[in-house]
Amino acid sequence: MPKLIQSSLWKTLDAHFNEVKHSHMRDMFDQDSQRFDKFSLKLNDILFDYSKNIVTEKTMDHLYALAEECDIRQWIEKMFDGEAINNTENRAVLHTALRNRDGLPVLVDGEDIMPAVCEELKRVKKLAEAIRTRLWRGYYDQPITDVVNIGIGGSHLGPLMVTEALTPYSLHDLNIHYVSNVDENHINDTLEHLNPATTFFIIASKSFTTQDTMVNAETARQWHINKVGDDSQIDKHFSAVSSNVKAAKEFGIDENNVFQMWDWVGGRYSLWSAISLPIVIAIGTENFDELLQGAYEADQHFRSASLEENIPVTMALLGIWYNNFFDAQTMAVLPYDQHLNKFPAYLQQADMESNGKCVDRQGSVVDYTTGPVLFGEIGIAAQHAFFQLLHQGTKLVPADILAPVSNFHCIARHHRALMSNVFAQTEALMKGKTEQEAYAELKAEGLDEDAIKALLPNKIFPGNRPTSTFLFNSLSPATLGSLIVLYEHKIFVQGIIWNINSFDQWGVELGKQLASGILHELDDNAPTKQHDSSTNGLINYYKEQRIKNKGENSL
Ligand code: G6Q
Repeated sequence: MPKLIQSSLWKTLDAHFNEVKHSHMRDMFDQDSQRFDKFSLKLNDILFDYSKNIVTEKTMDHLYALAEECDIRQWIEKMFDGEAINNTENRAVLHTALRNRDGLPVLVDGEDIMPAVCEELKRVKKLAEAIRTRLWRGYYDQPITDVVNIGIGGSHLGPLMVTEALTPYSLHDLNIHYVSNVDENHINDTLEHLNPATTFFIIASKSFTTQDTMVNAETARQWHINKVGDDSQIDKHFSAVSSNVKAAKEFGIDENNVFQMWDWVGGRYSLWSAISLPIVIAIGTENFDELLQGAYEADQHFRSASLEENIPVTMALLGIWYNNFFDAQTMAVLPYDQHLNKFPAYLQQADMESNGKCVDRQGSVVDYTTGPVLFGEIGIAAQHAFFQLLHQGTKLVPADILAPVSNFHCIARHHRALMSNVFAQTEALMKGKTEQEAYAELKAEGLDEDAIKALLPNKIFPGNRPTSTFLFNSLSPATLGSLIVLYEHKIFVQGIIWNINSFDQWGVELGKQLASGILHELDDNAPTKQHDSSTNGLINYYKEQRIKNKGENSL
C-alpha cells in the first residue's frame, strides 16, 4: 500500500474536503430532515449521535473506504488473536483477553492465557471481598476502613477514574485513596488522617521500578513500621500488583498478596487486570463483572459490526477527518456527568500516550499529523470557563459530549437543568448565530443603530463547530465499561490508519531515565556543571535555596 497521504483514497478525500470545507452544518440539517437518523448509531443503551459533524454521506463513504483500505478488519483480528502488534516491544496487545467472556482460549506464543487471567481475577475478588466483608483484619484485629492505591500513569488513572465514576455503587464506609505524585504533599496529606491499624496499601506498578511509586511506597511502608514498631504486620496491610513479582516480594510483600500482570497488558489499558484491585474493593465483584461485561459487549460490537455501523471506527474516522483535513490540533471531551470528572484525564493518557507518535511502524518519520491534544472538563464547568473559545475562538475544537438520560439518584429539577445545557450547547455550537439573528436580538433589546453597529460583530457566532454526543441511560458499571472500550478502540483504529504503534510509550520511558540520572546530582550541594546553562542554573539555584531554607538539614 502506498504511504498514507500518497494513496489515491487520501487524494480523493483531500479533493472532497475542498468541496465541503465551507459547507455549514446548519444548511446540512435544513436540507436533510433525516440527518440525525443517518448519522447516529447505537450500542445497548448508548446512543452515539455524530450528525453534528461537518460530514456528508459522501464524506463518510470515503472515510469508511479509507478504513477498509487500511485493513482495519485484519488488524482487529490480529489484536484479538494475540499477534505481537506492539512491534517495538515485540508484544501482543491483549487487554481484550482480560474481559473476554466467551470461554474460548486466547493464545500467546501457543499458550492459552485465559486460565491465568481467570485465576488472577479470582484472587483479586477474594481479597477484595475479604476487605469489603470485614473478614480481613489489620494488626489490632480491626477491619480495614481505608485503602490507599500507590501508583502512577496507567497504574493510577484508570482505577481512579472508574472508582469516581461508580461512586454510587461503592461501599460508603470504605474509603479508597489514590497517591500518585512523588511530591510529599500527596502522601502526607493522604496519610495524615489515616489510622495504620485500619489502612491497607496497594502498590500498583507493572515494572515495580517507577521512581514516583517506589518512593511513595517506601514512605508508606515506613509510616506503617513507625506505628507498629516493626515490619511483622506488613502482610496484613500491604499488597502489590506487578509483572515484577520478584521485586514486589523483595519489597517485603507476602507472595499471597502479590497480583500478577503480564507484559501483553499496556499500563494505560490495564484497568481490566489486577490493577483493578481498588475498583473491586470499592464496588464489589458483581459490579466489577458488569463492568467487564459492558467492556466485552463493546469488544464484540467492534469485532462484528460493519465498518459503517461500528462506533469506534466511526469515532476514529471523524477524528482523522478533523485532524488531517481540517487541521484541528485538539479535541475536547466534555462529560455532563459529575461522576465522569476524571474521564478526560484518563482519556488524555489513553489517547496522547498511544497516538502521540511521529515515527511510523517502519521507522520513518511521518509526513502527516497524528494524535490530537486531548483536553476536557465537566461540561457544565467548562461552559463557564473555556466554552467561549469553542464558540467564538479562531480554532476548530471538535468535542465529544457525554450525558446520562437519568442519574443514579435522579432529581428531576437538577437533571432537566443539566440536560437543557447539553442540548442547547450542541445546538448552538452547530448553528451559531447569524448577523441577521444577532441584529434582530439587539434591536428587540431596544438598542439604537449606533450601539447595534458597535456590538454586532461580537454577538455573531460562526457555528459549524462539531460535536458528537453520547447519551446513555445511566452511568452503570456496564455502560461505563462499554464507553471506555469505545474510546480504547477508537485510539487503536486511528493508530492503524496513521500507521503508528499505539502501544509503546518511549516518551514516558525517557522521563523515567532522565529523572533517575539527575536524582544522584541532588544528593549533595556541590554545583552542577554538566548540563546546558538553563538546567545547570535551575539545579544550582535549587541547591542554594534549599540550603538557605533548611540550613544544614538541606539533604
Ligand atoms: C502506560 C505507561 C505509563 C505507566 C506508568 C507507571 O501505558 O506505560 O503511564 O503506566 O509510567 O508504570 P508502572 O506501572 O510500571 O509503575
